[in-house]
Amino acid sequence: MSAPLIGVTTSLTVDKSPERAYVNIAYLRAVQDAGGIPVLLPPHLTAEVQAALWQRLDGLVLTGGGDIEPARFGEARHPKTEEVAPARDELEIGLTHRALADNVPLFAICRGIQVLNVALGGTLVQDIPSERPGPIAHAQTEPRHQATHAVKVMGEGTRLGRVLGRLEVEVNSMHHQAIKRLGEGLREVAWAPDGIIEGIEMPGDARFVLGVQWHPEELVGHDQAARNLFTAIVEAARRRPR
Ligand SMILES: [Mn+2]
Repeated sequence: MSAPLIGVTTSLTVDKSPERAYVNIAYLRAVQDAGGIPVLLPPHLTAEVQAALWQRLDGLVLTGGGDIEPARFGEARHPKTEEVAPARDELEIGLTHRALADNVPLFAICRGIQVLNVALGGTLVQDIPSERPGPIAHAQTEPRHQATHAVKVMGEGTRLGRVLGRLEVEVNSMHHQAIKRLGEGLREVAWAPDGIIEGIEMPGDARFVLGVQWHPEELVGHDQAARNLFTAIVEAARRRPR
């Protein structure tokens, strides 16, 4: 079979001209190096184009970016909530539901794990430093490829543990929000030492639905566990029955 097509969502400019849809190249490299063909999925496609494009995709990667509109999870906006792009929320929450309905493998990164959670009715901590202050700087100032905190992974029958190949990883951290209440059908499977949720999945082997709060696309150059995540989504996409 030919290489699977992996949809990769894009960021959007907020209050800037000209309007742009864009994505960090690290995601595209990581998908390609794992054997997939990345296909950018910007908002503002017509419903027809979006549906036609979706028919051809074998897998979906939800990428990092700005914050989700808090009204999406029934909360007022926190002063620190920033870079809200409602069109992007709309697209990504819609794509999440499509992926779940069509059993398309889904890998959610950083903002993506939050989108997955909110799409299934979960809520978010809107600002970790003010709502869950602790010793760990989840918005690191170190370079993006540098790991700055540990993550512990649940060992018992988790996809994340299987894919990573270990139950303790060192990760980078570029988020100021986190999962608060878990969405329906999701299971938390990884945590930072301060208890912040760093990994979620849908239990069972049937569907590949996996999210991490860190940025493995920035770690693939030196971290086998990060490469394993991209290999896993691409292979799941390749095997998907059509
Ligand atoms: Mn973190």
